Amino acid sequence: MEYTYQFTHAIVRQPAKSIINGLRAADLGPPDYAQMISDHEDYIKALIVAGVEVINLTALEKFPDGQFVEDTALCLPKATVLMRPSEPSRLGEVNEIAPKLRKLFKEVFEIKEPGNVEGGDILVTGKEILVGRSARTNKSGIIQLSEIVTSLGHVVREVFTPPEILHFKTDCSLLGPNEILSTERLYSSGCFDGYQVINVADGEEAAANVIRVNEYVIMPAGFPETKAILEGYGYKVKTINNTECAKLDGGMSCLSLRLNLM
Ligand code: CIR
Repeated sequence: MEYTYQFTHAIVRQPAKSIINGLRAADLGPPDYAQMISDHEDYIKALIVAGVEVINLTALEKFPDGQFVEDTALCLPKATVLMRPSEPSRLGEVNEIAPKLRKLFKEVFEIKEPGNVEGGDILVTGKEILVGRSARTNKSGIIQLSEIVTSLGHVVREVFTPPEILHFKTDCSLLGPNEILSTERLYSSGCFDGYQVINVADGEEAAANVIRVNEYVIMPAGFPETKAILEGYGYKVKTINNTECAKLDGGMSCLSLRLNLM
């Protein structure tokens, strides 16, 4: 199913200066805002090179983590599902992006209380939608999401996000309908049985969060072995500096919502 990596549009949001107050699991120092803006520009350019129209939303100072738009919605070809982030500081981000999504999609669904799902825990493959239960995504959220997407003809399989990582997709990405990039620790949990899996190089676990957009794989810079592995498989790779977003546990997928509006 091509919509899993073929996209016509991407929604991004400019980083807010309040990002210094963004959520993070470990204190790796404050992000450098100027560097983050420059990385964000490179990210947008890479998306354009990959062939999508980029919708760039304005920064939200009220929501420090607002640039991580992936967590606010799941965009399928014919419908979108508004997520319900579990962190109180992020809940309001959904209302900020919802009007834009309502203009783009005829069918809009919502995860409701007491459900929590964040887009970072969802991996859409060619045959199913994997949803990782995590500190951010709960049982009620997964049940609701499953009911919604089943009505749209998709199948949900619940998987577990390893406790040491933020989101399921922190450790994996889709490369093709049946091809997955993963860390060894996630791969060995068996959740990708039946898929063709490429593992990131040892010590390059932070390279597992990439995005496949049309003919390109957009990945964080600084992981030469994994880049070489992907190129060895014939993928066209583009790298983006991610040092600043990484301080906030953010990676390539969190920075956009990829849409197929054909
Ligand atoms: C957070 O903790 O929610 C943000 N600092 C990072 C969100 C990253 N999102 C993602 O991986 N989808």
